[in-house]
Amino acid sequence: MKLWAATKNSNKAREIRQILGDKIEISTLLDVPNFPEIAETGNTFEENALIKVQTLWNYVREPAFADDSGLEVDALKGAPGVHSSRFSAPEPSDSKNIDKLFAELKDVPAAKRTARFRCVIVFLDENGSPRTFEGTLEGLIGFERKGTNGFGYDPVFILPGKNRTLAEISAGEKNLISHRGKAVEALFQFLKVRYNIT
Ligand code: ITT
Repeated sequence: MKLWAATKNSNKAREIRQILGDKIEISTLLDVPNFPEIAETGNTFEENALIKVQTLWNYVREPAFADDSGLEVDALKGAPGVHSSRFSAPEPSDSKNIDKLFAELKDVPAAKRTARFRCVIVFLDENGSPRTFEGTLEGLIGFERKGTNGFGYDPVFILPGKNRTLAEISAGEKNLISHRGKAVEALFQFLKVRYNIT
C-alpha cells in the first residue's frame, strides 16, 4: 500500500522505511515540492502529531501519519520534550541541541541523568479517522558524545545496562528497541489487518 508520512526529517523517514519494509511505500513531505512549514503549536506530542498529519491529509486525502517525538530529561522536568528539535533555537542543529543539553545538566550526577525518548504516531485513514500509537525508550544522558550512527540526541543517550549509546548500535538494533521502532511496529500491525497486507 501507499502511505504518507508527514515529516521533513530524512533520518526519521529512513528509520520508518526500514521498519515498515517493502510492502508499504512511504512518501513524505520531502516528496511534495514547496510544502509549507507546519507550525508545531501543540503542547503535547499527540497534539503536534495530529497538527502535522491533519495538514498533510487535507492536501492528499489519503492514508497518512505523523511521528512527533522527543527527549524527556527528568532533571529538566521533562524538557526539551516537544521542543527537542528546536532546543537550541533560533538556529537549532543536532550538535547545538546536545551542547545546550550538556550545559543544562552540568551539575547533575550520572545517577540523576535519567531520560526517555517518546514517540507518538497519529494515523488518519482515507476517511480522516484517527488512530494513535506510542512508544518509549528509557535511558541515561552521558557526559560526552559516543558513536556516529543515528541522529539527534543518539550520541548522548546511553542504553541502561549496555554502556553504549544509541549512536553506537546499528540501525537494525535501534529499530528493535527504540521509541519509534515500537510505535511504528504498532502502526504496522494495525495496517496489516486494516488493509489486508500479507
Ligand atoms: P518533522 O516534524 O518534520 O517530523 P522534526 O525533527 O522537527 O521533524 P519532531 O518535531 O518530532 O520532528 O522533533 C523530534 C526531535 O526529537 C528530533 O529532531 C530529535 O532532536 C529528537 N529525536 C526524536 N527521535 C529521536 C531519535 O530516535 N534519536 C535521537 N533524537 C531523536
